[in-house]
Amino acid sequence: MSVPKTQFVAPSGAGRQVYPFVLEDLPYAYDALEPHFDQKTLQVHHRGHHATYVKKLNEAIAKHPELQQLTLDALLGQLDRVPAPSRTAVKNNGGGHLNHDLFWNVLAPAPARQPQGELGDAIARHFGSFDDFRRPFSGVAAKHFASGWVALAVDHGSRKLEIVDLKDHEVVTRGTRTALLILDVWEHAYYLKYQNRRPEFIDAFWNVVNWAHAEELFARAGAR
Ligand code: MN3
Repeated sequence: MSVPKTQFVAPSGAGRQVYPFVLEDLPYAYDALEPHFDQKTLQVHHRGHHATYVKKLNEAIAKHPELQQLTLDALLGQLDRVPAPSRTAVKNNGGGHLNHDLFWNVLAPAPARQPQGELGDAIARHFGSFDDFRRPFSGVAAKHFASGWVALAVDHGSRKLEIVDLKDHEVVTRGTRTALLILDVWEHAYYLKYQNRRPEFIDAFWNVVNWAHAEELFARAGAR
C-alpha cells in the first residue's frame, strides 16, 4: 500500500510511529513541573489517560492489518481509509495519542519564559507582542466549552501563526499546518489540583512552556 509520504509532516515522535503504537516516557520526572503541574496529576494523566488512548488505538488498528504500516500522521490525515466501524476510535484515540505526545514535549521544568529567535520574532510580528499572543491564547483556553485542546500552529502556505481551538481530540490539520504549542483543557489535565479553576491552571501552564522545543518545531516547519 503506497502512502504519499511527502504530503505529511511529522512534527512529533508519535506522528511517525506505526502499529503497535507505544507510550513514550515523559522527558522529565513526574515531579519536575511542581508546583505548577503536580506529580499526581502528571502520573494519572500520562500512565492513566494517555496510556489508555494508546491501548485503544492499538485495539482498533489490530483489526485492520492493511493499516498497520501507516504512520499515525498518515492515519489521521486519511481517516477515510479507516473502515467506518473503527474510524471514530482511530480519530479519538489516535488524536489523543498525538496531542498528548506533543503536550509532554512542549513542557519543561524551569524553561525560558518567552520564545526567542525566529519564533519570538514571528509571534511579535503576527500578534503585536508576546503578551498580545498569550492573552488571546489563554482566553480561548478558558472559554473552550467542555473537553478539548488549544494550539499555536503555523500555516505552511501563508506562514501565518494561528491560535487553533480543537474539540475533543481533534488534531491540527495534518500536512498543511504544524502545531508548535498545545494545551490540554480536558478536566483530567487539572482537576486534581485546580478543581474547577481552569484559569489558574492556564496561568500555571505559562511557567512550564518548553519554548526551545516550540522554536525547534517552528524551524523544522520551514516557517519564517
Ligand atoms: Mn489529557
